[in-house]
Amino acid sequence: MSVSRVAVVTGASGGIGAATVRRLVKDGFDIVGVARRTGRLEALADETGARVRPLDLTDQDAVLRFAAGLDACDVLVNNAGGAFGAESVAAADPDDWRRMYEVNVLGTLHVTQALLPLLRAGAGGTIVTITSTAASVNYEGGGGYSAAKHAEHALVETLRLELNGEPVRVVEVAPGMVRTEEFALNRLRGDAARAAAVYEGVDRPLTADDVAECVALVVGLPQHVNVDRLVVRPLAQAAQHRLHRGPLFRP
Ligand code: 8X3
Repeated sequence: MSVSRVAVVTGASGGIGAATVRRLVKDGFDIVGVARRTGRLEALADETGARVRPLDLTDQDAVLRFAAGLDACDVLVNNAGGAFGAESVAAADPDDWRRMYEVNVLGTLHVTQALLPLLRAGAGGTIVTITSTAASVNYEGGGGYSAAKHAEHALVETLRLELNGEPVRVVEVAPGMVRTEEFALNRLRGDAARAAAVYEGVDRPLTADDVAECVALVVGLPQHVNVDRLVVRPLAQAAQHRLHRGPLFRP
């Protein structure tokens, strides 16, 4: 009898996290989805059959308790994160920067540390961290987010070096423009018109499902194949500052 491999997905209540849960369920994983919002998690559990747990990743003790309740973890998808505020460095609120560091960097650190013993204990573990193209490129109004994502990238690169010699893959997926229901809205403090304008005229920004497909791809490769960093953008976005707005694909 084959036993399902266990995958923990953070930030599972929406966007890329929820899409990753749906996608990895199709590949036969026994999923544990975690996030703070219980209502959304329960709906995802009903829809997919995934196990779900409410969890605030910035609370290290809660993360350790969560990990202590797991018997196995073969794959960890560090997806939880986000951008809060789009002000210039001159005008930014330090509390926004603190929050971005807490959620994107320390949250990832907490859950990675807590689950490493299980990831090391199995036949071969995989840690996939969803960063951003902002982990390597800077842009106006993105200072705090970019700083946090650069730090998350540093965590990933360091961890890969430190785990060399062990059968645990350390993968980074760095998406560019992804249109989800919440990312731009959170960054722009709920201003729906400004959030919609981010994607205006862009023919097919990436979707959460596109990124989930990338996660399934890197996880599904043989265990000796480690994709260090997968940068994925919509075709319309040749670079951070090179975004085509207008029709792209023929009908
Ligand atoms: C989101 C991509 O371009 O808004 O991580 O930084 S971007």
